[in-house]
Amino acid sequence: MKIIDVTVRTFRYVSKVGRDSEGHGHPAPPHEARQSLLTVATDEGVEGYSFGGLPQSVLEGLVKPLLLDQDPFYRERIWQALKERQRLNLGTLSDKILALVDCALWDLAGRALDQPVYKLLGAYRDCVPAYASTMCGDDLDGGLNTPEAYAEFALWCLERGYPAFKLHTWQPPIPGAPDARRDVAACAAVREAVGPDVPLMLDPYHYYGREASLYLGRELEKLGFLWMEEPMDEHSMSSYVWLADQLDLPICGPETVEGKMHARAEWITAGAADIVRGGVGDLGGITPLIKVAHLAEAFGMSMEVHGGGAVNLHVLCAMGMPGKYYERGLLHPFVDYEAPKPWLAEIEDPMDENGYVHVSQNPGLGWEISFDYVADNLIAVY
Ligand code: LLH
Ligand code: MG
Repeated sequence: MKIIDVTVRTFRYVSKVGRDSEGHGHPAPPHEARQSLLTVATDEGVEGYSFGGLPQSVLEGLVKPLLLDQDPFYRERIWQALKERQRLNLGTLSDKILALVDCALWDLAGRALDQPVYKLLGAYRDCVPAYASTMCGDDLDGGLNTPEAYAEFALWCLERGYPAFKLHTWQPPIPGAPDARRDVAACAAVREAVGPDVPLMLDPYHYYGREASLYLGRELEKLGFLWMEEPMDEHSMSSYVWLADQLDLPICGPETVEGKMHARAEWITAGAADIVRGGVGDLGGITPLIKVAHLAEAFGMSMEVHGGGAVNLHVLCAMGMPGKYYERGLLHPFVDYEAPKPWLAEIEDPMDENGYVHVSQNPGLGWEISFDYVADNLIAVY
């Protein structure tokens, strides 16, 4: 089998989530937004897909030349070749683009072999408990604007079936943010509302200094939190060693720092985190995320996967030392998370009333894509 084409189709849809000036998502009035579909086509008619865009110049100048005429089953070789090309193209060939290509190749393999990807990876389980992961705090009445609002929303999430709850608290440009004391007040309000036994996590502002992070950690210890993630810029690994050394509260990371499995190996050996973190988009695909899962396992550490979506779910279902939770969200009282995306037949992460998210048994990554929807809303194709 050979790859004969790689294309991107960009299409419009109506979104009810907007981005603030710092890039964080919040509820918004319905507005036009864009999505892209990457397709890898083969000479045998089998195709693989993934969602996300890349500029035409990168597709034609870097990605296509490496993929055309290759056997799509040589995922490792293709991923290594793309990774090597990053050295001289750091500004253009991002890990997100590596992830897009890698996911489409895994999807293609699954479709070609008529198996879901988590079974190709080596299945461990078919469903994973979810935690409710909130959007960042806001200043909307009835939204996530006060500690009490988080507490109310946590109760709603427990009622829906979520066994655990993670707060993303207030970040700039929300007035008054960041404020570590207000973050603690929200965490305390949620703990008070849900009682002592519900696992809780915090993901606060990502640029606190050492003192604020230590304060947060010590308060969360008193509140019996399960972990804290990314309170500081992850480029300063020594700040995390400093923090983790002083806390019993597990620190989960790194989430966004560059460096793929190499950065995770450094964090593990330095003692900068207690729980390893990474998601498909952060690391550059399923291929490197599985390497990190094995790395964590080899060090006897658990790994918590960052972000939701079908791709992360397939990896979670194939991890031998399982991450405890699937990150479901980002959730908000005003947003209907259960509505399927208009270009997909079904929601990617259906959750039952006991809080378990079930992986699709369809071949590949499981997406039933409405190509009619894509065609009817097409903006660009290249
Ligand atoms: O800053 C944000 O908008 C969120 O923290 C976001 O990055 C979220 O994906 C996350 O960190 N989840 O764990
Ligand atoms: Mg996070």
